[in-house]
Amino acid sequence: MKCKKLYGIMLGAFLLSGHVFAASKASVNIIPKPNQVVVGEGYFVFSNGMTISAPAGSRSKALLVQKLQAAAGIGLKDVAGSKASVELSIRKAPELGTEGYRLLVTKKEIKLDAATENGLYYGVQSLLQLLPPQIESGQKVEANWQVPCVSISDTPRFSYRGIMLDCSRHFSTVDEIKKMLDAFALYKINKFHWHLTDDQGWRIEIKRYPKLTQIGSVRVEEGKPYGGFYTQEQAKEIIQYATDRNIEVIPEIEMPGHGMAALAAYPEYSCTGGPFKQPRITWGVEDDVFCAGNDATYTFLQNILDEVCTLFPSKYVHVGGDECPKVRWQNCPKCQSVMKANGLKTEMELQSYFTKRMEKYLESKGKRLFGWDEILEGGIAPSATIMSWRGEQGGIEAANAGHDVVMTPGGYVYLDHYQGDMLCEKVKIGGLSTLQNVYGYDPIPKAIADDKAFHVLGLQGNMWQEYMFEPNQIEFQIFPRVTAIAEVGWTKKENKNLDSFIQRIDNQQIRWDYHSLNYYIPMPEGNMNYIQFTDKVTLPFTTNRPVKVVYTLDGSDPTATSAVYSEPLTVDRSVTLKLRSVLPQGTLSPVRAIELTKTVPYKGLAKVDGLNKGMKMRYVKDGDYTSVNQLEAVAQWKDTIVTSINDFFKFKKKEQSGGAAILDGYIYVEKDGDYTLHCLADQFYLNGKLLIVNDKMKKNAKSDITVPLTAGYFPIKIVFLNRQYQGVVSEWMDARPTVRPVSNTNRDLPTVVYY
Ligand code: TNX
Repeated sequence: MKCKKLYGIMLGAFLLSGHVFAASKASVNIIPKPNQVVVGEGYFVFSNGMTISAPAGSRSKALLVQKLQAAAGIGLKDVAGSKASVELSIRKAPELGTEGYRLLVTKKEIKLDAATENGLYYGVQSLLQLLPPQIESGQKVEANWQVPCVSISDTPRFSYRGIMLDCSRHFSTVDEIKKMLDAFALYKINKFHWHLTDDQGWRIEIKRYPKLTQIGSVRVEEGKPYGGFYTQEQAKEIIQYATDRNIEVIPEIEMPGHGMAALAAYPEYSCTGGPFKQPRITWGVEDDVFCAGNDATYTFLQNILDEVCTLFPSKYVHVGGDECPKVRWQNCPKCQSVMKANGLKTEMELQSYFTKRMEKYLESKGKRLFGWDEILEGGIAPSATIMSWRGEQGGIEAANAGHDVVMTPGGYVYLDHYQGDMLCEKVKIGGLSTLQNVYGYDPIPKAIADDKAFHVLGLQGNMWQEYMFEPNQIEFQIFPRVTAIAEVGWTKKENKNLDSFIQRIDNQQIRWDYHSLNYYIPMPEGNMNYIQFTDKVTLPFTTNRPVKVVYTLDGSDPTATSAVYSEPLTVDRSVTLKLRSVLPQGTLSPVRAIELTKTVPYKGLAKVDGLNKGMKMRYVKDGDYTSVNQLEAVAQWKDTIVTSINDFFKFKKKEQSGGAAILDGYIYVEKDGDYTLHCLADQFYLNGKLLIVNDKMKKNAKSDITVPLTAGYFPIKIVFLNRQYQGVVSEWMDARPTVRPVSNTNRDLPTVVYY
């Protein structure tokens, strides 16, 4: 009580001294925005030899001291008690909860109070964000090592503010994870959901079942082995590292679906008994799942959970539960007899039965079960906590039924989605979730009753890593969106403000440079990456938040001093236009290159007699063709007529690669003009000219091209290889050609083809 009073007196003196109404206030760039901030006048200036006091062994103090020493070369001396220039104290302060803090900065001293060490840690993170961004430097740099006078009292809106990393699909090293944890901690992220197993890789050492990592952690893709796993010692190292940063590590062991990596090692726990060649090398969902009718499967999984429960101190263990196809269970005598014996009417109910057994087991170990929202189907396990990913509905239902939920709806917080126009980023799974979109998310949908809202523990950004072919793409996807997740999770709804948030990002970006993070910078958006034009073309560009754009027309990569884009660019010759965004501190975005070619319009035929709807298709069903040249070796083609390229797949099993097709036909355009052509086949020809090439990845319209066409019919040819590349199969791509006026952005615009 006494302490609270002392703080009250301090704050009163701070307010009375006229700080509050000062004309020029320093800007406070803290993310997530603290819930109560009063900015005063003047600064506290750090200098060598100042004193610091803190509870014994405080890691918050250690962090502050280390940062000041490294970046500023300023050493703080330890003293005991309240005479210190910087005083960190743990006090009885129930109103601050387990994570809140109070920070008072005057010209003379800094006082930081919290009820817990975790609260102090967040106070120090806020204090570090009040310092110049150079404080994140690992080496001594010049800066004004001062903090604006401020009074902050801050507690989070939600107790769960998480990020999930999918280390199964693509592996991150221990150091890469630590680097990300360091950066998450800046933003008071407090949960790391570690997706450790999936169809494509088993990543955690289980001593009782060594084949899980010997076999389950390696897949051979395009002839090369890909893999990695964490030993239990390494997992401990990560857990400790996270704990030191107020981050709880929640492990996920996927079941009963997404288990192919484990089944490749132990096929006896599947319905069919296998054998399976290796972990799955295609993204997507595997039909072979753990057999839910075999007691030995339960024992196997429980033995695994046993080691997981011992290794991870977290109260929660995530057992997945998403996307579990039921076809094997439908045809499995064991599964069917368990259903019969337990009066389960559907396979959904069998999944529910499975989950409830796991829940009981985890309970016996003192743990609670987390699951994706599919575990609601067929009846939810009584004490389960739900992660709502297929939109918000699962979360709404679960909360209204009295279950705790964490909101992770795909449309808002999927970190594998694009952050802007897909033509300006490396290939992704798809989807769009801008920074602004993430920021606008409210984890408590209206459909959750007021008296049930407390069941929403918070939110989580999910970093699914199928398309993270290069490790630094993971950071690119997470930053800056993690800051929006952090602010949604921490800052009360009424204190959020998008404009202020966007402004505060500038300061954070400088910090990320010191952390060597590869973060997303808004790109110059607009236009295709391939453009053919007649006389001249005028190209407007935009960015999805205010940022300077520079460009060159001589083929060189733009630098910070290249020409600045200020109005639409007009080009009248064949060139490569290269554009880049530049942040205020000079950091440059990746380069966007646009190939501009001057040409005469492609002439349409006024009339072609006897046309029917569809295309002529020459095809081979089998043969492994990875490049178009290999088709020269095809001895015998078959001929047929199809309505769509997708008809090719009538000859194949689901997701089976092999074979190729060459299609001939016509498309029709009504009026002269500029048109965008789109086709996700390997090659697309118009009037005999090769206009689109999708070698490597056939995805996301990267090769769409704008061309001038005169009205009429155009012969087209499409070359299509049914191949797999980096986990992506051709079958998933809708390879139908489309032609659309340049102003129309709908690349799925139906286009009729004729033969
Ligand atoms: C669905 S979200 C999945 C993941 C994929 C993700 C890709 C969830 C519980 N399951 O297996 O990686 O989509 O966005």
